[in-house]
Amino acid sequence: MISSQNTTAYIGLGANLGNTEATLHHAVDQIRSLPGIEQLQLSPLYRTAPIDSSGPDYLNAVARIQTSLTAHQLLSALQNIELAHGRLRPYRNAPRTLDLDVLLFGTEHIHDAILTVPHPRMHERAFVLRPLYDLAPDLSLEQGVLQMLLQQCSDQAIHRVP
Ligand code: A4P
Ligand code: MG
Repeated sequence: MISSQNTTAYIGLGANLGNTEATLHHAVDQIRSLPGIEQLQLSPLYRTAPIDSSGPDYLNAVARIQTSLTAHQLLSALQNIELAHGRLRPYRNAPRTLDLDVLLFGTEHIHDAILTVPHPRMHERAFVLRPLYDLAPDLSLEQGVLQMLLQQCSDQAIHRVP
């Protein structure tokens, strides 16, 4: 079922294998062309050190969308895009060609076998908080305002791609 009302949602994008910049730009084009996505704004891209993960540095960004999809429909569409980029899942937090996470979906709280929203680890990760701050500096998470949360992870290496 596709609802007629639009929801503002935030998607986290990450990649640390292959041509990460080309992958992220291609993924953004694919998200933009999904049925039920009305608008998309992309944050700057950031080069980030892996957190709880291995392999090369990541390229990360956040996209804000307006969508008529449900959160579960959005996740399923994002997983299809991950698969189209050759995403394998050998183990949790393995290096990946493309990771697309639903960070926030309006004001919805979801916790089921498939989806947890807000994303349970986003508040402690500069690679999410910094690009999110670029898009929505006044946004607050349950854990606090973005600026304060960012200060708490100031030890995480993150550099804006020029
Ligand atoms: N799932 C539940 N909630 C969500 C959600 N809000 N968004 C389920 C997306 N998926 C969600 O995800 C495993 C399952 O989580 C999915 O089948 C879905 O039903 P996955 O993408 O297959 O596996 P993953 O990426 O290894 O797990 P996850 O939970 O996305 O990992 P994290 O915690 O997001 O960490 N360091 C840097 N610098 N940059 C990164 O981008 N990413 C990770 C991934 C670790 N370290 C990183 C980065
Ligand atoms: Mg993921």
